[in-house]
Amino acid sequence: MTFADTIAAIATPPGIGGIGIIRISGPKSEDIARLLFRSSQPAVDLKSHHLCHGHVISATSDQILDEVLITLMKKPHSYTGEDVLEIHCHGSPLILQAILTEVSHAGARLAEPGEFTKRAFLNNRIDLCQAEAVADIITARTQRGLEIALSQRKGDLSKKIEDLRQSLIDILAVLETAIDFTEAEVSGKHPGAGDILNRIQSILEDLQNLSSTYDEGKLVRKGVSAVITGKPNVGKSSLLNRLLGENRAIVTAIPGTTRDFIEEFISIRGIPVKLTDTAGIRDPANIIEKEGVDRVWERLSLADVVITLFDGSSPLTAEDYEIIEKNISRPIIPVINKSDLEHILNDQQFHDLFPRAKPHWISAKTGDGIPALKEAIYSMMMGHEQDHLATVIITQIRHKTALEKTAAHLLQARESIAGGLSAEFAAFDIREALGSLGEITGMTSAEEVLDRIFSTFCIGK
Ligand SMILES: Nc1nc2c(ncn2[C@@H]2O[C@H](COP(=O)(O)OP(=O)(O)O)[C@@H](O)[C@H]2O)c(=O)[nH]1
Ligand SMILES: [Mg+2]
Repeated sequence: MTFADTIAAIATPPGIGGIGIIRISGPKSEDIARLLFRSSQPAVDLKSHHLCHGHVISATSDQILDEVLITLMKKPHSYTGEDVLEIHCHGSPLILQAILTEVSHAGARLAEPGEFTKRAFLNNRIDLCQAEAVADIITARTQRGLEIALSQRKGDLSKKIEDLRQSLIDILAVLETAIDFTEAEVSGKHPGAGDILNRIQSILEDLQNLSSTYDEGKLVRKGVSAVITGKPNVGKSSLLNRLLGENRAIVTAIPGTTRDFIEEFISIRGIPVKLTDTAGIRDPANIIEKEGVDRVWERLSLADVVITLFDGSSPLTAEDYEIIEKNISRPIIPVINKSDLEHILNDQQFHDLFPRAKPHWISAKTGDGIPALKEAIYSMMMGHEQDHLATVIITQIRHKTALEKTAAHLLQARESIAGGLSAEFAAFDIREALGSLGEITGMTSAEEVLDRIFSTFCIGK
């Protein structure tokens, strides 16, 4: 696809930095370079994929805007597949803006969010799930998230989808040349139908396996929210600090110390977990505290995991019971803190209160029981224990839906074959399955799907 217009954007984050980059893509890129750039070696012409030193000048006043390095990347060997120009200037918002304005006057228009990557996709430089991976690389919050995004960008998921597509095309080829399956074939006396049913079964299993990786993919991309609750002084802030490995929240022996929320991210087995430390739940002593407690209930209702903390060194109180009662339908992990002190509470009491969850004994003070608590948070998020992690992972609900649609068409095809219908019926379903599978890599995607995907990108990417 050739675009007539040239787009431009500041590609580096807003604010001050050592270097700022303006990115330009489209047919006017080279003209813009020639108009605005004065090389420090005038005899040397602009060479593609070379870094050139010089100055950017204003086309109207001839005034120097900044000392820069520029690179012209002639198509098709560029990110977008078009002529691309990058101007590396000093990372001053004023300079970046001034250069961008000159670039606009020279005929480029401002790029929309994700438009460079969208062009890369439309020019077949990358497929759709690779494009999505670009956004995930930028926003990854854990090492695991980054690994998955990089693997998807490299094309590991695309390759898996392509292998599945090839298997479907092979089946289609057989079906399209087949005369109707007779009963003898269906019962396995002739190789045709039985063989195809086996192949469909094996693809269905692959689809199911890939689909099940979404549990992890989603968590790694979106993260989860774990809210720590409990009455005052049970050690909520101490637990947050312990999980974080730093003294983030103020800890004192005075009940009611924490009023606002304290939020921090930690990584548990590669999943970004947003921890929230909250004000202790008790009958509010004043209006400020009441507001704090009201907000805690709101947060708790949105939490993926509720870490409910108790003080193991003193008996349960009415406040503890109220917290249990109000959270019982939530995804609770009961945790008994201060295991380093005398154990006043015991597991049996908790067995009656939380029949399904065994309490975790920890000491926020000494760190005892913290690794096991992290594992418990992980298991609760994943819904089950996971020993080994898959290498190819789907990360978007869009991928999962496409896989499910593909499987549904295959089941339909299987039914037609098993029911002895003409091979054309199964061939139709396999073609539909191919269409659904192709949505993942963008072979078959509607314009509005593309718009939705790319609009979530940042400008300049
Ligand atoms: N012995 C002991 N004291 C703790 C432990 N965790 C917290 N504390 C103490 O309990 C008091 C209240 O802790 P804090 O984290 O502020 O509780 P919060 O009100 O629930 O946030 C402080 O004096 C802490 O030092 C623990 O595991 N063992
Ligand atoms: Mg606190």
